[in-house]
Amino acid sequence: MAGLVTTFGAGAMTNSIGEIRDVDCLFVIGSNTTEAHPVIGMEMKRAARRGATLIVADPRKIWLSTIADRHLELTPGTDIWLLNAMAHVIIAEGLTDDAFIAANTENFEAVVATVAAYTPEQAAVVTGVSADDIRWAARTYATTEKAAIFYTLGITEHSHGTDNVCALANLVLMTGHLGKPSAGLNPLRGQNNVQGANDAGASPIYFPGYQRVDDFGALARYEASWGVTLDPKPGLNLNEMMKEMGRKLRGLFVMGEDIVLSEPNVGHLEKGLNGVDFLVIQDIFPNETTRFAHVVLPATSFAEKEGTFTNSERRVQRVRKAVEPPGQARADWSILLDLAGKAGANWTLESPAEVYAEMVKDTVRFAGISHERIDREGGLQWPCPTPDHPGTRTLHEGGVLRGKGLFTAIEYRPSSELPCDDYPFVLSTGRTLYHYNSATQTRREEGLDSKQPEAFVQIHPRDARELDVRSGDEVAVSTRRGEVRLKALVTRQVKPGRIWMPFHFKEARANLLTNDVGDSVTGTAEYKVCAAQVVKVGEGTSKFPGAYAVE
Ligand SMILES: Nc1nc2c(c(=O)[nH]1)N[C@H]1C(S)=C(S)[C@@H](COP(=O)(O)OP(=O)(O)OC[C@H]3O[C@@H](n4cnc5c(=O)[nH]c(N)nc54)[C@H](O)[C@@H]3O)O[C@H]1N2
Ligand SMILES: Nc1nc2c(c(=O)[nH]1)N[C@H]1C(S)=C(S)[C@@H](COP(=O)(O)OP(=O)(O)OC[C@H]3O[C@@H](n4cnc5c(=O)[nH]c(N)nc54)[C@H](O)[C@@H]3O)O[C@H]1N2
Ligand SMILES: [Mo]
Repeated sequence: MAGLVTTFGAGAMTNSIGEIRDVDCLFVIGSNTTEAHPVIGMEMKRAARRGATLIVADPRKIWLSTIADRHLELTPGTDIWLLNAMAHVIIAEGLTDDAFIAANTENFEAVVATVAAYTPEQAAVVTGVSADDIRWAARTYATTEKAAIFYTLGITEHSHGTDNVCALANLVLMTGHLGKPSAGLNPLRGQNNVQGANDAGASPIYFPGYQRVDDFGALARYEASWGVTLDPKPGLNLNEMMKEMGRKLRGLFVMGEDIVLSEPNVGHLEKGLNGVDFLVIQDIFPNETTRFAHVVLPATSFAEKEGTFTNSERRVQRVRKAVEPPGQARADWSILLDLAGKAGANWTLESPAEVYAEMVKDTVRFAGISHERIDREGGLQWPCPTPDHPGTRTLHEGGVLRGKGLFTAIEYRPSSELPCDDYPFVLSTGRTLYHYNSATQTRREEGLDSKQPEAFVQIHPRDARELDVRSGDEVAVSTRRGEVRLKALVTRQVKPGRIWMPFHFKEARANLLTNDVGDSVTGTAEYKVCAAQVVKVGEGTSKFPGAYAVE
């Protein structure tokens, strides 16, 4: 989001899901789309089967790479080399959209100067992707009219995640693939309402609608509207909060997150949690973090409440109550309202529709959206500034929202922890089709749990031979931060020297291992690269349930 706000002026998918089927060149980078976004993955497969060119840039084999025209199997963390070399080729071969650059962008010269040194031949050495593949990908992307980029965590969960997004934005701007149907730069959002949470200002730096808290115009507007004095200093981001746990941070309110499973370097985090004076958890289930809580407030699930969810394509949709909540569970908003009341605020909101109206009233981009309108017309895509505005399918159509699209010169910085003699493997982590994040929900569901009841770590056959490990054997995976024991799955899905595991399992927490270094701008953790060691600790049976691989 930070990268997109800086370069384009809006932190969201530029285009819409319905446009994917008409894309002629799909560049999917760092996104395991068929497992993590199956509906969008289906649209991509539909486009590929119609004849669109599919380019996948991912260190692992994934289902999409098996149907891709080419799979750029790059070394983890080397995306800047790949993307700058693609920019190098596009500029050197005169494939830029000069009219678009002149009319809609600024700072192009800085990128021209920087990428000059990123030759495809040198990039091949660093990334492991051949110079021929880099040239082909650059030419295909630049010369296809309807060319769209899709990315997720393989791009963002790095200490240089914001750099990666800016390097992608450079490619989009120099080829003019922006503000047109079936093109653009499209981050696929993770949770059903993470877009809505960001839009609403659930962030240490923004009011609703990405208005910065240190922008004095916005600050004055909200002080007048809310009738309170506000602090113009941005708050701590998630990464900084976790590091201050039990130190500067003495009390904590955690709502809808299982931080003891999902935050990096959790061994360290647990020590901090033991030191806080007061921890409140508001959740729909007990989870790993509730073990540390002083108070647990039971909330209702999506099926038990009214409200809106904003999906990845900026579409605000209604969610409606289908079943009554159990026991003492109450809607999140209503618990928060009571807490505000106890803290001395006098909020008079009486329904989710009123909460929504309050949220949009000082936010031009959403001001035309209301529950009543969605009930009548169906979901609406922002920007939607007035009640008679139809909503916006494609962003930046009449010009870049920022005014001028900003080119940023990006230099490669290696991942913060690289393999060494003691920790010779690159460990990467992520998700699988069957489980959802901390798996507090999916592991309670018998169908899903029976599909994948236990953790595993993927290892290449060559490494497995050296370690004397077969599929099903128990191994200990360790990093500078911790150790977990789990079953090995020997597969060519990963390349030699690399191992991969899901973070869903509390019995083998990937996040005891991961590095809590944060992106320099956003603090997003480097979940995708750290240095690890593997040793065999026990014999197993060759077949075990739930382990699967794409080869
Ligand atoms: N079934 C299921 N679906 C989910 C979730 C879930 O837990 N389960 N979680 C949801 C959430 S919150 C999110 S954020 C999304 C995430 O969706 P994704 O980002 O697609 O999920 P990840 O498994 O983290 O995988 C990212 C991909 O990046 C690749 N990758 C790793 N390192 C690099 C690198 O250095 N460069 C490049 N180019 N690629 C790299 C990995 O091999 C992987 O294929 O999924 C959402 N959907
Ligand atoms: N190693 C590693 N770690 C990762 C990642 C990775 O790729 N690798 N990915 C990261 C990413 S992208 C994400 S998004 C995080 C996700 O991590 P989390 O946000 O911690 O995980 P979730 O399972 O999405 O949700 C957490 C809690 O929300 C509760 N919940 C569900 N619905 C509601 C509701 O309506 N109200 C309330 N109050 N609670 C509810 C669930 O019961 C659960 O306990 O993990 C991050 N951690
Ligand atoms: Mo996520």
